[in-house]
Amino acid sequence: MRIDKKQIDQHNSDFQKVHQKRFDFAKSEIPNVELIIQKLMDFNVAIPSWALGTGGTRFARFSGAGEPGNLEQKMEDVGILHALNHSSGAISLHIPWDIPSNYGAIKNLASDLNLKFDAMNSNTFQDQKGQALSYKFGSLQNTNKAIRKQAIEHNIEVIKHGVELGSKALTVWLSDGSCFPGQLNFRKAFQNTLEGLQEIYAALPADWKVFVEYKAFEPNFYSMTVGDWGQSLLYANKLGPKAFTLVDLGHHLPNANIEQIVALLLMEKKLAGFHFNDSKYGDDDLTVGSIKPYQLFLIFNELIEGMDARGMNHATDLGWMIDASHNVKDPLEDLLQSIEAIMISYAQALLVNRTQLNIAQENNDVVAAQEILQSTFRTDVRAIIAEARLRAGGALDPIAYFRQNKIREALIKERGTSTIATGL
Ligand SMILES: [Mn+2]
Repeated sequence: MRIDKKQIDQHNSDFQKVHQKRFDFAKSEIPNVELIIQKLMDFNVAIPSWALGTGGTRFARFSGAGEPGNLEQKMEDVGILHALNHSSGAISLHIPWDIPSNYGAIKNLASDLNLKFDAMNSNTFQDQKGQALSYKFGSLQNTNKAIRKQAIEHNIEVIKHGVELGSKALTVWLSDGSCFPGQLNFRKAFQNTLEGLQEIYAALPADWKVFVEYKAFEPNFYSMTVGDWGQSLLYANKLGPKAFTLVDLGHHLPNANIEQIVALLLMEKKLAGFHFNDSKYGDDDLTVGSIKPYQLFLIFNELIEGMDARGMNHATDLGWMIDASHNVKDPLEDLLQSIEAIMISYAQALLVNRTQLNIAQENNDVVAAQEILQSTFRTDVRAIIAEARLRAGGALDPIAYFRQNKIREALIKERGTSTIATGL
């Protein structure tokens, strides 16, 4: 299904009066509003193909209805999000869940929906039907050379699919590690993994990047072979200039200072980009900004500081993606909330008075530094984000639109109640 532009215009005219009042107030409070609106309009966050269906835990999965059952429908769902907020103009595919049967048709659909193909994701964390060798004891780290070779070849196949679609990056997340002390020789596991990544790196086209994603825990209990940003950075540095470290907010141990990690990776020119979510203790779990919006703001504060220091383009020089699962919410509503949280943090980070913050830092004025950050964080920028959305052609209130126009009901009518997205 597609969003009707006339219906968006109707929605916007219904909300216009209230919005105008809020926007006029925000404009009077906030300097450089026009500049911020332009940056917000340029900023897009990719949606992963696996976030469009209801996820689950290791205990159970409670399906939603009207979920996408194939790649085309997943793309249509991202098209709905993008039509509503004009900030979700890319989809990130996962192989083998999203192997296109016809590249040309998929590319046409993407251009129809105004979507780009973000980083491609490989999968060596589970065995596929008919797969010759098992990843039970890891993929690139495996003690068995034939298993390592199978994992390398899979990643090279993922690159080939991505080349056909016009993607420019491969994200490698490895579940490799060990469940018990003594199970693994850490040094050999690292070396095997590095050699595998080197072969994958060698298969990258000239204008491609590889993102090495780390995770501190799960599914392995005792050790993870790419367990933190230090290990990922070791791989990325050894691989070369096309390799970068990917930060997934949910992949840290509790209390990790993610904003500091971001600042240093950016300084070293090794930050690939982000997988956004919010995390209580597990992985890929919660809506962005749902528990720790201040942390998200602090991360964006470091991102803007570090990107501006290097003259980088906020919209295009890093990879921005959501990586969350939705156990009890409608995935599309959840993704609209996540995008909104990201835009709020981005806008607030743009508002930080860096000259004053620098002076406070140089003078060791801890109180002033905190006041600058917190008063910015407490500024309500929602009307500015709505204005950017309005000017781009989106809906003033995407979730209200989604509910009032009964988008999920229409999807259920079209797809039925028991479709399950591939990979879930
Ligand atoms: Mn991730």
